[in-house]
Amino acid sequence: MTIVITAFERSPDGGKGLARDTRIRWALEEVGQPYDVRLVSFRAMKEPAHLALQPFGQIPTYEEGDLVLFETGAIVLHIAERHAGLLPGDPNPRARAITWMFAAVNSLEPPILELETARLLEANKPWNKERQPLVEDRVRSRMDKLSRRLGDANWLDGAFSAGDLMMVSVLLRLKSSGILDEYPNLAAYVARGEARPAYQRAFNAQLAVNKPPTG
Ligand SMILES: N[C@@H](CCC(=O)N[C@@H](CS)C(=O)NCC(=O)O)C(=O)O
Repeated sequence: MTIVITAFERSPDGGKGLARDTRIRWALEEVGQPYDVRLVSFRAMKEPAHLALQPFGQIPTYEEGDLVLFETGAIVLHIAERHAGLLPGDPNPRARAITWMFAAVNSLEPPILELETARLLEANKPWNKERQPLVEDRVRSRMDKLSRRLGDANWLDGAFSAGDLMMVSVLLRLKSSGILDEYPNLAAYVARGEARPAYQRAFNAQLAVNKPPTG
């Protein structure tokens, strides 16, 4: 059954891999599943046809036959549960990998998104100068602990898993702030994720959509 995901017709990051379809593409590449992409404009995302797939009018979505999913954590978990390669077979390591997926979207992504909002959308507000350092420190508070937990390991819990895929995807959004580089082991962890052939294929596929036409 053909898998169809949605992605931005024109991604705000110009194809730097930060739009969340990249993590779905990455998961599908890791497990060797082909997929099609339906590109949606900002306007179409807020129209009834897309809202029926994604109630908040966002991308990505995932369709497989009559199954429709939204929320990247749920989509990656679905892919990882149905295809070998992203979750350990033993119940306890498997549960821990899923725990890291939740940690990525529940404990790391919220402060990182708050920082993005402060930097990109609130930079000109008169109160931003005072607020942004507070938001940065909330990110650092989580990064300190994640860095300590990872230590000098390659991945968060043994072999690479969907937990790492989600965590690396979330941490990538910190690159431009400079905060990721304050944590050499986390910067190296993200680089290891980006170096995976499956990530490279996913990145290049989303970049191709956003490349300006030549000629
Ligand atoms: N929690 C959602 C977040 C989805 C999300 O924020 N998508 C962004 C693109 S990366 C989006 O569609 N933004 C446009 C909008 O919210 O109008 C998930 O993980 O799937």
